[in-house]
Amino acid sequence: MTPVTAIIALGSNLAEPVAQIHAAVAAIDALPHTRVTAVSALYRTAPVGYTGQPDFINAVLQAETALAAADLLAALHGIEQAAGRERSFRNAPRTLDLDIIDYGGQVHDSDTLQLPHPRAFERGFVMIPLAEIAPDYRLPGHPPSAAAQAERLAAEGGVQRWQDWAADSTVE
Ligand code: PH2
Ligand code: MG
Ligand code: MG
Repeated sequence: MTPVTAIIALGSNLAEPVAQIHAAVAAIDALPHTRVTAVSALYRTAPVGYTGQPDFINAVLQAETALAAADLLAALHGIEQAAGRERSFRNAPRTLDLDIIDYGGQVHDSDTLQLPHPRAFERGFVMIPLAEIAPDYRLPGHPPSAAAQAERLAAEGGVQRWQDWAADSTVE
């Protein structure tokens, strides 16, 4: 299969989230027929949806993959499982969440996979890191560039580069 460009969002708010995200990037790069080509900085983000849980660490990566979308999804679920992901309730805290945001610009809607990710465009914790690695990227069905949408969402707050947050909170 000809490789396609995939955008994958990574999130964790349990069990050393920073280490979880770093390990997940390496695990995705190690998948068969898959190469990570860009990774955003890490962001510390306020929880969206169910708010009674710790802040998240989020990041976004771009990969070239010759895996079919269903096979990529299964492989990402395998990485989540290996990280001890438990599925208790919707938007529950998680050790690792790996979402396919875009797969070669394809539009797809089945019970198991929706492309592009139906909520990605409205989420600062996806669009702000995406704009960092691919400012001109356009999700299918959403004409504004990643950079334009990220700028709008940044105004809502709640998304901060992890390194900046860590620097701000240094106690002297
Ligand atoms: N993921 C969710 C729901 N809410 N909030 C933040 N900040 N980051 C996430 O990755 C996240 C969320 C569902 O997957
Ligand atoms: Mg998710
Ligand atoms: Mg998910």
